[in-house]
Amino acid sequence: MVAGNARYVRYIIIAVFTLAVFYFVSSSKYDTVTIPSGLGKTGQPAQKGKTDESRSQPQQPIDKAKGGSDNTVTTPKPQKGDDAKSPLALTPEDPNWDAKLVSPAPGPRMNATFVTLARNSDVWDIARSIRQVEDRFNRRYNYDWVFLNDKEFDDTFIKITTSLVSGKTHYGKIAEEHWSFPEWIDQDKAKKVREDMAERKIIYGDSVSYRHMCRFESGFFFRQPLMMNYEYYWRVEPSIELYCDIHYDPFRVMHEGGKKYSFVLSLYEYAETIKTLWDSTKKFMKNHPEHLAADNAMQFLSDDGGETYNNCHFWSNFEVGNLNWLRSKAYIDFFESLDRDGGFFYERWGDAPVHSIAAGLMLNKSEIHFFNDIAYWHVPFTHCPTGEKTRLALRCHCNPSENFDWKGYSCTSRFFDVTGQTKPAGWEDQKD
Ligand SMILES: Nc1nc2c(ncn2[C@@H]2O[C@H](COP(=O)(O)OP(=O)(O)O)[C@@H](O)[C@H]2O)c(=O)[nH]1
Ligand SMILES: [Mg+2]
Repeated sequence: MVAGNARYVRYIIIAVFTLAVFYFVSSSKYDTVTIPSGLGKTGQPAQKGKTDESRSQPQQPIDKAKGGSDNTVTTPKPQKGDDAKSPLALTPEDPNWDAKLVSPAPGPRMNATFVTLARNSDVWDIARSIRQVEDRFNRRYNYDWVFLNDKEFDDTFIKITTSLVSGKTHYGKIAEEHWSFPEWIDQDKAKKVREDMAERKIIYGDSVSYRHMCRFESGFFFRQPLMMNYEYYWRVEPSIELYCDIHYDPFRVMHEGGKKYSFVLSLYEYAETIKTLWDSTKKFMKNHPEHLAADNAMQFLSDDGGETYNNCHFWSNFEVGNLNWLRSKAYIDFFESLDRDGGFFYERWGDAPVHSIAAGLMLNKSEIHFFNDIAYWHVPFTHCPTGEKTRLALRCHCNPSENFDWKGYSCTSRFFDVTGQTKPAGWEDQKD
């Protein structure tokens, strides 16, 4: 009897011990990346080579957790402890600075994606861009990449880009109504404008597709079904260069700093292409004063309090921005008002001045960010960070003498003045 009891006690002890071991193993946490729930990746890093099945028309929204009830999408709050363990470190002096660029990068992920509009023929040029973005940044973050095209993407494009992106890739064909003439456009008038611009040798002046592209980037990319579940985007074009390591997550800088729009290069627009854009903008401001931000950056856009446009704009081939802002009533009202006026076709309005005017008028100054650390080239301009210390710390390979920021044709100096920011040491040596 006593021997029998001892056996039962032994069984109980073994069972308790087994349960304790099981509990310990299942609840232990590795000190690596924590992907917030609700990003639709089932908590796993993106699987290499996985593409979205919904590449053919019509695009389907990616099955991700939906955001707020007012059609905005949010980045889930980081899980407890994430921020404390991995606070953003922006300079080598910050204690948490990621000097070794470990992979995968610690810290939370934002609800964000890269986005590229491209033709199948752009495949090798976008391959170059992707390789730079991955090597300098995304290999440690594995953010998704959305590719959009007015035609069906071919197998080569999908195969090459999927092999290069470390996150998940999605391919979407743009709906006809987002890449065509609206019915109120007078085709003959538009044609005459193209012929006239061709004669005057205005760049892209005779191109129909370029105009569709500019209208699409102004009013539709951010509401494509594949984009609807993301909160932030980073636009990448074919044949760009990134010259420095990116040690922190720019999406996180946007999120934690309350930023809605960002840039690396700014300049003056070719006035002949936007002759009546400011008249249309003034009409919009009169009709919708409620959309103007209290502390807006009008002084960046105008030297006479809004009477005329000085043609300053952020160069939109690079953008990191908030999609909820572009999907807001304010922005959509602005785009629709411009679209009705017809200047995408009767002139050759670019998406860069359109985005910039919107940001300058409808955002507070503090919501627009200049990324000095992201060194960038798109033909023919270079942004190379000012300050040798920064360039060495970020292992940059750009030639500082090619930095456009402080040259006479750049508007970046004006941006610093308007927003009351101190220009980086050494900026004066780089003036013309
Ligand atoms: N799918 C598609 N993409 C286009 C077309 N035209 C331009 N793009 C893309 O739109 C972006 C801007 O065009 P780009 O030729 O670089 O213009 P630029 O930077 O103003 O000289 C790039 O990402 C191009 O790949 C087009 O007709 N179809
Ligand atoms: Mg380009």
